[in-house]
Amino acid sequence: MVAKPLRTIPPLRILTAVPICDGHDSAVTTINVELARHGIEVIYLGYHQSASAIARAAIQEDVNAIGLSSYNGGHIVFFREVIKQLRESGNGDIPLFGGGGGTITKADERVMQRQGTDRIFFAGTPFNAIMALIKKAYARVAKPNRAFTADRALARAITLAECRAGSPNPAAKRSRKGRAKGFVLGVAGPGGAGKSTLIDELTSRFLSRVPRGRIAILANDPSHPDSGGAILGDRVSAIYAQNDRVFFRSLATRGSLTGLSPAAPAVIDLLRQSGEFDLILVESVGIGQESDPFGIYGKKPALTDAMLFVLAPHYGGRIQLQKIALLNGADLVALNKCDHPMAHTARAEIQARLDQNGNARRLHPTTAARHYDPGVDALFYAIADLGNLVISTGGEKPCMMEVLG
Ligand code: B12
Ligand SMILES: Nc1nc2c(ncn2[C@@H]2O[C@H](COP(=O)(O)OP(=O)(O)OP(=O)(O)O)[C@@H](O)[C@H]2O)c(=O)[nH]1
Ligand SMILES: [Mg+2]
Repeated sequence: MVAKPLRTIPPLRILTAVPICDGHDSAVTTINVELARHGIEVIYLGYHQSASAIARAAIQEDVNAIGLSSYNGGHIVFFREVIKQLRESGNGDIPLFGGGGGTITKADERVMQRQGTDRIFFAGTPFNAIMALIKKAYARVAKPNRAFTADRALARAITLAECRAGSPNPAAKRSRKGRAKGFVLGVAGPGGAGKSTLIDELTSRFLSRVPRGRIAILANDPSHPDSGGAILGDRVSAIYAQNDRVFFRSLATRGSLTGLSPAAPAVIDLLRQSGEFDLILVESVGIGQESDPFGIYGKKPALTDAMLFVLAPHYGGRIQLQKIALLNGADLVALNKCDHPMAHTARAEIQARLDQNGNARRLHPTTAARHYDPGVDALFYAIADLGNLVISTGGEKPCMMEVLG
C-alpha cells in the first residue's frame, strides 16, 4: 500500500538556543513565545549550549531550522561550528538563522552567510516581520530521505509518523519484522512535578549503570489550542541528553486531549522496532485527576510496559489524592521535590493512599534537583528490575564528564 501524499503542511518545528558562554536568554524567550503564538512548535534547548548539543538536538528533533540568539560576540565562529557539525554528520540540509541585536553587524552577516548561515535578524526588526519570514522560508512537507542515516533516519521516520498520525503507516508495518526491543515506561504526573528533571537523573543512572545500552526519551508537551503552536520545553531539563547513547525527541499534542501526541503510539512502535534502545521513557504532558495517557485502564493493551506516576508535595490534600485515578494502577509512584518542607506530610499521606490499594506499592521519595540523590538511585533500580535491564552494579559514583561522554 502506498501512503497518501499529505495535503497540508504540518506546524514548523524550530530549535532555539543561546550559544555557549552566553546567558542572554530574555531575547530568545520572547522569540519563543512569538513563534508559538504564530503556530510554530519551538523546541527550546536553553542558554549556554555547545555547538555539538545544538547539532545533536536539531538532528534528533528533525527540525525545519535552527534559530540561535547570540550576544556574546562569538557568533562568527560559533555559527560556523554548528554548520560544520551538521555538514560533517550528513545533516547540512538543516538551515541555521539567528539574531543578537546590535552585537551582530551587517558585515558579520555577510561573512556568516558565506559560511552557510541563512540570515540574521537585526535589532529593530518587528516580530511580526520575523515570524512571517520564518514561516515563508522554512515551511516544508517532510519526505522520506534515504540519504539520512543513524539518528536522523529515525528522527525523519518520527516526523513522518507525526504527519500521518491517525492514518495507516505502511512503513511502520513493514518494520515489524525487525529486531524489536526496549522496555517502555510511561511517566505521568501533574505539570511541574519534576517529571523531566527526574527523567534526566534516571538517564544519568542509565548511562552509568548500563554501560553500552541506549535510552530513548519521548517528551510530550501541549500544543496551544488558540494558535496551534507549542513550547516544547522538556529538553531544557535534559542535561544528560548530551550523550550519543541518548535519543531525545519532543512531540506536541497537536489537538489531542489524551496527554500525548496522536502520533505517540506509532512513535513508540518505531522506537521499539528500531531495536536500538534498552529503555524507552515516555513523558506525558502535565496531567489532571482523570487522565490515563498510556491507556492502562482501557480495553486495548496499554501503550507502555509500565507506568511511573510523579507527584510533588503541592497536590492539595488527602481528598485530591483520592481523586487521582492513576494512583490506583501505577506500577511505580514517586514523590519528587522531597527537599520541600511539605514533603514529610505528603510522604505519609501518599503512602496511606497507596496502602488503600492493597498491592503493597512503596512510595519512592526523590529529589531530582539534587545530583546523586539516593531516592533516585532506588527508583532507577526498581525500574531496572521491572524492565529486566542488565545493569552493572559495582563501582563509584559516576563522574559527570564520563556520563556526558
Ligand atoms: C538585557 C541585557 C542583559 C541582561 C540579560 C538578561 C537575560 N536573561 O537575557 C543582563 C543585565 C543580565 C545582561 C548581562 C550582561 N550583558 Co547584556 N545586554 C542586555 C541588552 C540590554 C538587551 C539584550 C536583549 O535582550 N534584547 C532584546 C531583543 C528581543 O532585542 P534585540 O537584541 O534588538 O534583538 C532583535 C533581533 O536581533 C532579534 N533576535 C534576537 N535574538 C534572536 C533569536 C532568534 C532565533 C530570532 C529569530 C531573532 C532574534 O529579536 C529582536 C527583534 O527586533 C543588550 C544591549 C542592547 N540594547 O541590545 C546588552 C548586551 C548584549 N550585554 C552586553 C554585555 C557585555 C553583558 C555582560 C557581559 C555585562 C557584564 N560585564 O556583566 C553580562 C553577561 C551576562 C551573561 N551571563 O551572558 C553587551 C554585549 C557586548 C558584545 N557582545 O559585544 C551588550 C550589547 C550591551 C553593550 N552595549 O555593552 N545583559
Ligand atoms: N526544589 C526542587 N525543584 C525541583 C525538583 N525537581 C524538579 N524541580 C524543579 O521544578 C521545575 C519543574 O521541573 P520539570 O522537570 O520541568 O517538571 P515537569 O513535571 O517535567 O513539568 P511539565 O513537563 O511542564 O509538566 C523546574 O524548575 C525544576 O528545576 C526537586 O526535586 N526539588
Ligand atoms: Mg516536563
